[in-house]
Amino acid sequence: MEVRSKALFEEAKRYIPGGVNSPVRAFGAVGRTPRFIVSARGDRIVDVDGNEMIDYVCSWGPGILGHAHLRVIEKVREACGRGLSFGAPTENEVVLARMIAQMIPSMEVSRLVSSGTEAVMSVVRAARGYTGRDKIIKFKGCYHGHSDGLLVKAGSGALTTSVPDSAGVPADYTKNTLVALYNDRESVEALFRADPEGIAAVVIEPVAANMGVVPPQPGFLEFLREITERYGALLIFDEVITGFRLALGGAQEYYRVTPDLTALGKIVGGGMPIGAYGGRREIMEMVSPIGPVYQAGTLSGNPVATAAGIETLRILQEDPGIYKRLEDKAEKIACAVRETAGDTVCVNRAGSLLGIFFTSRKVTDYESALSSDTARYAAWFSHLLDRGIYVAPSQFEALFLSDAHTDEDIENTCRVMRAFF
Ligand code: HOZ
Repeated sequence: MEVRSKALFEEAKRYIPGGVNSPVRAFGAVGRTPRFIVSARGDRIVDVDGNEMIDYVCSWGPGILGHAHLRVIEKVREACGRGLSFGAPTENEVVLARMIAQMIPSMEVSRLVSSGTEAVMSVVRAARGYTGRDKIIKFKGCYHGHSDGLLVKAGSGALTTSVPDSAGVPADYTKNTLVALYNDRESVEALFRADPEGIAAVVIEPVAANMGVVPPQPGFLEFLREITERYGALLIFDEVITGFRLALGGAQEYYRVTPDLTALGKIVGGGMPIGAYGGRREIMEMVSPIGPVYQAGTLSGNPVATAAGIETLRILQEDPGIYKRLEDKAEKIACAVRETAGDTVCVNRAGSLLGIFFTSRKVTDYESALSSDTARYAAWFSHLLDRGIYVAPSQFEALFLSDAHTDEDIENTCRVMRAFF
């Protein structure tokens, strides 16, 4: 039943572009009405019509502990009682930056911002400031938020709507953004050969998770580490999705490749609006107020967001066994789909990130991701939604697991997924 969601969506369209505040939420790629959510707890999410669904979106990643974890909520309550925003330093910012440095040692020094978009935009600026070079390399199908210079051949909503490049971005803003192919060394080599001293940084999602989930092929991240060093460029990992999710130390710990700079997003605030970027001291000391790279924000290091982030990271630190549990659950779902669908689908898994592509091709990059039958994805999505299972409303996003997903709910999910094929 979607009566109230339908009514709200119609009303929303009068006041909000497309009725939503972020495009994929409009459910346009799956031809359904978006569910308007009223609450969530554990692995369940509830909409305005009272539909309770097992949630595999998990707020696009940060819900790693499940929704409304009691310890996190208590810390948020306490923080709210002390005031919502000060625009001045707080002890929580120090605590969180220290925790980040302990868990992700390459982030020796970090700056808190308000979103993943802001983190990547700022980290690229720091890289340019440090190297004195203008160009960056990104990968086709990798999404780094919606800042002008990075919205080139992007994934996520920009892919879903078949508009990989956005209107409103002057060509001059993107002329220094070079595009290579994910998992393709030669495309990177060629760009460096063409301009050996002009490239400031290579920026990559170490696991691409905005064109569906596409893991790096063995040796690819190591290759990027080596080639950036060879040409005096920096390596930036956009760990907005993989940070604290693949491992406590993110993808850089999971794949044992250390970047110069890292961007983090929502998960570092346990789901509150936050982002962070950081790296070696000498690079980060280029950032204002000690360096010439300007970046600022009233909501940066917000006291409520940092309270949620600290408690979330603390729980992860106390219980590192969570990562094995998450992988086991994701593998169970992956197996159920593979066993039933055979080679009509390609299931990619990296830790607790799952990408289920409706194609018989092996998905290793943007082109192969696009070979997926999006109409079949939409039919699968509807089959699941109508049976109380909420997955990403687009082929080109990831499915996320949380520690709150119960064995029973995983079993139910597998049963419903098997029944589709
Ligand atoms: N396209 C975003 C995730 N990759 C979705 C953001 C949202 O709608 O919340």
